[in-house]
Amino acid sequence: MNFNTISVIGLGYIGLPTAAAFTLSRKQVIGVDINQDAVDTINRGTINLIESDLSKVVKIAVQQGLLHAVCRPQPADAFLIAVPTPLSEGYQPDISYVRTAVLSLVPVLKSGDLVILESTSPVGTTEQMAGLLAWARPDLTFPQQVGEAADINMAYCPERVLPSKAMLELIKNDRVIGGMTPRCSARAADLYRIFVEGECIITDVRTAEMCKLTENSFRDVNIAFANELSLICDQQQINIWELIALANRHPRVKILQPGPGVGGHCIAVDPWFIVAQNSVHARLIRTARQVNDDQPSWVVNKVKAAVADFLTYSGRKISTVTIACFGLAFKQDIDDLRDSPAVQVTQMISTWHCGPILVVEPNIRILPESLVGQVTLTDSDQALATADVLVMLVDHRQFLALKPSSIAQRWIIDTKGVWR
Ligand code: SAJ
Repeated sequence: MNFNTISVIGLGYIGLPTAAAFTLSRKQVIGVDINQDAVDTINRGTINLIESDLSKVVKIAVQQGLLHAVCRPQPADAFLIAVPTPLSEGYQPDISYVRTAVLSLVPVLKSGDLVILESTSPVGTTEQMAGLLAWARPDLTFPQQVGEAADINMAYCPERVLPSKAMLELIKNDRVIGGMTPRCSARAADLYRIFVEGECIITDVRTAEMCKLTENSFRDVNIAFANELSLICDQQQINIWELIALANRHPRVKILQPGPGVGGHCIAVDPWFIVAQNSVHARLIRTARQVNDDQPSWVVNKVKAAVADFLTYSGRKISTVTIACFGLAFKQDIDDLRDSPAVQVTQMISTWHCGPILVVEPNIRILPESLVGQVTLTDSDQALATADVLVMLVDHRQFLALKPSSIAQRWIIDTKGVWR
């Protein structure tokens, strides 16, 4: 059966690029989001995210009538759910947005429809959602009841795109497809092949759910290794950047880069989903999370030590010492400040430092609320001209381009090796 109309539920960092990608193949797409502002913005042909290529594709799709956003689901042949799954108290996954999205489909679901969950989810969530739909729509049959003969096909297909490169990675990356039955998988693969140029690899639903969690946990554990190494090297007075570059010359060693901590809404969150379901066995994964979560405090202690050293050297009062923090985003070359260790470090500095604090973040124009009144947003030139202590937190390309000759300061905490 053809997919004439495709609906994407949740028009955020993943849902909107996915909706846009289908329109490139001239599919009719209904985007659904509970946020009326997001819906209005998209229907004007504009977007609120910094994503290369996305704004152009959305503009054209809306102009050509291929993409339309609404607040409540309408009938479609396939529904893709891409809503957030944050952490709740005690590092437990919160799947309430997924549940709400699934229940919103109840009035419009019809025999022959395909329902795909893309949100990062604990193992078993897709089957749970199939149970919920079966309960709400006893007139339809589901894979857990009748297998291949089901009226509704369901699958889990995780997204894997890198924020800031969403469109490109959506199209080029391989895709893992976990159907509740082989027929569900085959239909889901048919749907993704509309725009995916990578391979669509078929597995079962639970393996697909675990695959997403594994990918991000793998990265978290490897970043934790680099972060732990940075503490060890600092104590041993060894240059961490040189050390990693040398070790990586070994053909089977590929150490990642340390930093001020791990931010964003994926790598710092998803490993907890594994820990929540496997508290006894997930020892390494849990420890890696703790190592990465402790990194901002370690950075702040290094800043405190640098300021103390500067005070001894200069004989000045602490209230006259200017600290400049470079970068607030959760990683390089994006404007996303959510769950950013750089913001955390800057906030922590502002709680004890009584002198001026400057912040340079070329990707934003206004400070986040938590820093308003605490710090001053400025540019690199101003910060380099006036600060006594420099704290490099994000390796934005603008910072990498700074000339070494423009940096006169001796007291530098460089968490990203920009001034290595
Ligand atoms: N980081 C380091 N050192 C490194 C690499 C990253 O400290 O060597 C930090 C970054 O600065 C950032 C955090 O880790 O604070 C996360 O950045 P990231 O680039 O590793 O990942 P995300 O969160 O932007 O995207 C990840 C990707 N997952 C993997 O690479 C396994 C992406 O493919 C996923 O689609 C995305 O999570 C997601 O949505 O789950």
